[in-house]
Amino acid sequence: MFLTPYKQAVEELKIKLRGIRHQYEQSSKHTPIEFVTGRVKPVSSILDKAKRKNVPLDQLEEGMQDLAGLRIVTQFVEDIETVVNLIRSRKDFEIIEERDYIIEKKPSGYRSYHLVLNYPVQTIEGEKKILVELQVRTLAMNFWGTIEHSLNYKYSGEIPQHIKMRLQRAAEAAFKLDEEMSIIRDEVREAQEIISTKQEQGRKL
Ligand code: 0O2
Repeated sequence: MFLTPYKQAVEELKIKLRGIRHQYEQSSKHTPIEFVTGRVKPVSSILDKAKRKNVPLDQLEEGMQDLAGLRIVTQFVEDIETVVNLIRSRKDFEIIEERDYIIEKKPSGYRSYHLVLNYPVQTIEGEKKILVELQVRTLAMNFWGTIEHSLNYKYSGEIPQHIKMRLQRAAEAAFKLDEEMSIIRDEVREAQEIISTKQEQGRKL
């Protein structure tokens, strides 16, 4: 099955990216990573997208950059830059493209930072480099994106106008929430550090 190396890449990258979170947890620093998820695109979605984007089925591996998808979710917008810089400094893959849908949101209202990685997977036939899409977004961006994605699925991409309008308003509210949280970021971070120090002390008792 041609998706096998993609499954392996997703599993490996989930462990590696969650490792960054664990390392921050061991330090007293605020962790820029709230959680990490990953998936291999389901075959039905691959076929739908191939049709939608006119990608020939024998060119899926080059023509579809998100067969393997990872997502890093952060608390604050500022954490996104920290995460992206960490990703840029790694030596275990190459970044071949970056798309900033935060500075320039999509017409739908979608915001997220996308990176396309060229990730080497070790297979029994030797090394195989595959494309992986990494999305970095805040909790608020993720909430909006997940809801909009479900509605798009429900309405096969043709969301009724009145719901689209509500989604635009919700996107503005999510943007405002990110802004408000950024303003009280230092307060929140201090509170989180106090909580994690207490938990650490509790573990030692
Ligand atoms: P799924 O089900 O998440 O796998 P495009 O040309 O914009 O259609 P492209 O060129 O594949 O898409 O690249 P892009 O836009 O950088 O990344 C595609 C993925 O980003 C999507 O995958 C979604 O996960 C997410 N995304 C992009 N735009 C939107 C949007 O408007 N709303 C939501 N909810 N997610 C979006 P898939 O294959 O569409 O779907």
